[in-house]
Amino acid sequence: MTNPDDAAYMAKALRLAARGRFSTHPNPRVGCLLVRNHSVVGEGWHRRAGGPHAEIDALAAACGRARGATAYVTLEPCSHQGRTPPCAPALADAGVARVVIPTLDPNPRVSGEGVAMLRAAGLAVDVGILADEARALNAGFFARMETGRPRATVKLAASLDGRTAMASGESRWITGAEARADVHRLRADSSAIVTGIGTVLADNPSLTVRRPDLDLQGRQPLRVVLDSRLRMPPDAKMLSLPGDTVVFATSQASAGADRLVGAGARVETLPGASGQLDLAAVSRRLGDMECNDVLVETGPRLAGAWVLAGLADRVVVYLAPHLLGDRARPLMELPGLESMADRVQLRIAGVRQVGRDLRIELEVGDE
Ligand code: AOF
Ligand code: ZN
Repeated sequence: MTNPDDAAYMAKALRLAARGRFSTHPNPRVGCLLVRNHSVVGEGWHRRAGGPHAEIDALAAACGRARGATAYVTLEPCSHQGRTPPCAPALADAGVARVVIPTLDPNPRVSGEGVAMLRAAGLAVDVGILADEARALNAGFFARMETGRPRATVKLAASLDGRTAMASGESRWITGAEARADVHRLRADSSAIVTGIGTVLADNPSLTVRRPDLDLQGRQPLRVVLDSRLRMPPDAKMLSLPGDTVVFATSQASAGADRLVGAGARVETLPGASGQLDLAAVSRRLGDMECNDVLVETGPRLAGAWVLAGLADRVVVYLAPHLLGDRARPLMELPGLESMADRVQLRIAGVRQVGRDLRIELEVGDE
């Protein structure tokens, strides 16, 4: 039986969960609120993998006052021994009387088991409150658990006429400082950032998060370079920066691989055809590497290929208020689009101005 305060308490638990937004990878963001007699006796959230889960953090804050309380947890409490002991028995042992959750944990090691454990221990369990909001907070984690692949966001910066660089390749700076700072937030949200060797050779990007106001708990998203023929130079800037870089190639042209490994990169071979990596294999491999959200930050060819392969879930485009003209480079190369029936359908999920630019967030697909 739900009660009228449940939604408000769950909303508060979701705000606690969001504090771990940039740091819980590969784990989900989870918050927990313990409430007894209409007063909050403990708050907790998961900060980083290997650290205490939200429930354990909240129980510690409650200092023994959890007996008879209701626990609002933004994900089904776990039943398994992972990096840390299971939460469902800990809630029962602390004397919690009722547990409210939005959804089951999509992790097959848990899904349904946590609820079963709680009920077997005599706790009341209500499932379903604010389920859409809870799924949205962990959209990448749900995608990985349900499909084996991360959620992918393609980020683009373009002029109002949809151009991303001059014909010469010159592209700095299309968007303003505020939009570029917003991109760091997208990076911080991600397990990995994917780019192509063309972008590395042209721009030598760092692909790091450089915003002290975002709490990543020391984490940097994994940098992933798609480089079928291993053209990555060992002195590429990203290889000297904090965080890991993996280079995916179609074959280990050995001298190149050794030089890159010597420079600190990891080199892996994945399937491909005619010198192009199979992007579905790339996406699956990133899922196996426990990536929940990946951000694709690259040039028009790879961005288009990612979309045409049906692997992009979202597009975030920053539109700058200037015109680069019809000789400048397009937003995406989408070979094979001949008729309106072939067009890629998107749905606008949000629009706002960021500094002097416009930020449009879109979901890929018809629904
Ligand atoms: C919870 N509360 O706060 C989180 C949960 O390796 P571990 O021990 O960190 O377990 C990771 C798994 O636990 C993760 O894949 C997900 O199924 C669940 N996350 N569960 O009860 C939490 N972060
Ligand atoms: Zn747990």
